[in-house]
Amino acid sequence: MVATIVHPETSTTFIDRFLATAEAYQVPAVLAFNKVDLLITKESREYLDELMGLYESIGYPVVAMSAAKGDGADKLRELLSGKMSLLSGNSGVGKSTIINLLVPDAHVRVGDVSQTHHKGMHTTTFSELLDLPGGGSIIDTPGVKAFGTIDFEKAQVAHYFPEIFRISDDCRFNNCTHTHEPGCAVLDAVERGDIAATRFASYLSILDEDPTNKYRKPF
Ligand SMILES: Nc1nc2c(ncn2[C@@H]2O[C@H](COP(=O)(O)OP(=O)(O)OP(=O)(O)O)[C@@H](O)[C@H]2O)c(=O)[nH]1
Ligand SMILES: [Mg+2]
Ligand SMILES: [Zn+2]
Repeated sequence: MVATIVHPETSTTFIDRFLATAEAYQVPAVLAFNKVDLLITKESREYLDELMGLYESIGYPVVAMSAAKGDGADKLRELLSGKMSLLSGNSGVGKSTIINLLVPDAHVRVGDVSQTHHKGMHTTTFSELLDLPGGGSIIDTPGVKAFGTIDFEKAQVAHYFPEIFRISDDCRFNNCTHTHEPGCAVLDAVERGDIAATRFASYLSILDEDPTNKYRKPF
């Protein structure tokens, strides 16, 4: 998954829904934070470090990169080498720019990000599979606006958040939904800060989703 802190900003809800879906389908996920060259304030760099630390602590490989400058490309190449991978993320985060960096003769089209709304232009309109020079292949895909969590059983959602699932062993009730139950180890961990508030909010957002209305909310 390609995410950005700025221009455009990827929401943590979007990241978490994407990762939960990858867990549901047992697809190993890697998080690439692109456009780090645009992080000029101390606050934004600290936020990047915080997010990278969070997802790494959960168990996801993370890469900070600048596709524009080539930074982080070696680490990403290493992670994708010999495998078939798909790049996904919001429009304008730089998926196609990363493809052009990893596959020099790809020449896929790259689009602008609006300066006023910080939104991509949905430049890539179809998925394309390309061979990686070092072995393996990579698929460029169109930017995703929202992420519906179709087909999720409510009781299964916690299984798709590895750090929530690990702690849920200690809940008093084995059918605990981690929303209101006494003796809930997950709620205690959120309270202590051992589970990130943003991750827990994403978990709740999936639980709260109206199953007849899957693609409504723009996360
Ligand atoms: N500053 C900076 N700009 C970047 C970087 N990577 C990509 N961009 C720019 O971001 C804009 C969007 O890049 P694309 O590669 O087209 O983004 P995309 O994710 O493929 O977008 P869609 O195809 O619409 O989903 C372009 O203007 C790129 O030049 C980066 O690391 N730093
Ligand atoms: Mg693209
Ligand atoms: Zn619980």
